[in-house]
Amino acid sequence: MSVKVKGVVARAKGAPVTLETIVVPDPGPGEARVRVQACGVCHTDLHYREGAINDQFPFLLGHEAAGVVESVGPDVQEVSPGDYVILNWRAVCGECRACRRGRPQYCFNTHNAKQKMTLEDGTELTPALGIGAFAELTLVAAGQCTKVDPQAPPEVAGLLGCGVMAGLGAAINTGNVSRGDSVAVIGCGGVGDAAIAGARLAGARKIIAVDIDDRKLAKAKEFGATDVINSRAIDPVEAIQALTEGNGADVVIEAIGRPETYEQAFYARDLAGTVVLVGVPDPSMRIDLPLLDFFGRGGALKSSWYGDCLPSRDFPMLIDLYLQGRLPLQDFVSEKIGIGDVEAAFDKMHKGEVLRSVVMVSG
Ligand code: PAD
Ligand code: ZN
Repeated sequence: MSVKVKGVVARAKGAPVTLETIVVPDPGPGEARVRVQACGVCHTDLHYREGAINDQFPFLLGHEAAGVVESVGPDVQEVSPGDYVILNWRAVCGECRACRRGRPQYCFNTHNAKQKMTLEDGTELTPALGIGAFAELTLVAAGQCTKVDPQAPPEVAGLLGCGVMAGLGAAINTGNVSRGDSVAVIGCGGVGDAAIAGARLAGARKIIAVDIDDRKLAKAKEFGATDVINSRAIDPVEAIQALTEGNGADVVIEAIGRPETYEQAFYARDLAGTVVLVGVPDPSMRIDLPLLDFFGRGGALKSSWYGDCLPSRDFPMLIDLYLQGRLPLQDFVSEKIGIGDVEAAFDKMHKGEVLRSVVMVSG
């Protein structure tokens, strides 16, 4: 039987989100229904609300979540009711050309639930990143559920479902930060701070944090930044070069998604260095740089979707590191809020007051 629960919906471009009754179908073949316990508020949810991702309104927001599998459809092998899981937006297909070449982290055909969740009048909802977890129950593909150690509380575990994984992976997987590297991170929200934490975990010797907000820079230090630059006050490219013997950083991670900060990242890296774009630009944005500079500086310009993570490989491992005290996931949680407080959380995110507001949905 389908179930009616409350969910946070963005009905129209730029309009405040509303708490609506949504209808969640029984899981069909290959699907799982999950009782969401906690779901972080990510900047990508705000991008959806602002119509910057696509215009398939209404959206069911929320995608950084942990919870417990409530029921599964026929033929589901991956998980069973009662399993404690983090939801992921990379349920790999195993069959596409990336998967067949042994690169499932780039899977080009990831799975989502086939059935649609709807509003009470039958209007189909588009779940953010195929998840939609600002809701008491959500319907996903079974492969979107990754089992992890239940000792990690849901407000912490859920963060690996998107932004924190994106940042950690931008450093560790995409940027391939290695022991002894110098790293600069531009934009120190939840994603940028996770990149800083990832760079520390990987053994970077210098980690330079850049932001326009001193509160964010203070927090970045807690996650492992060795130096901080307020780019409102000083030129970040010159400052990063000055901190790296005039050379630039081996890896520069852009965690905002803007042309001007991408350009800073581009020029702040050392020759043969790597730029990783993990911030999400909007469709109107363009960059215009001399092609000779692309050529002449060598190295790699990469973008990082979800930190090039493989949930089944990375989530349980990172939860283990958290439980050993080596990855301070708890420090990303600025506040725990109710399901009716998402709009207020967007406002706080906008004002730079929080790293992550986490909606405690149930239990
Ligand atoms: P956030 O809004 O919490 O953090 C952004 C940070 O950038 C804030 O600390 C700002 O102060 C800072 N900032 C803004 N403008 C500037 C500037 N001009 N110069 C320096 N600093 C500035 O967002 P977030 O950390 O949740 O997300 C960051 C981006 O990452 C955002 O675009 C989001 O959509 C994206 C993201 N990408 C993935 C992925 O897979 N690629 C996953 C999750 C989120
Ligand atoms: Zn996200």
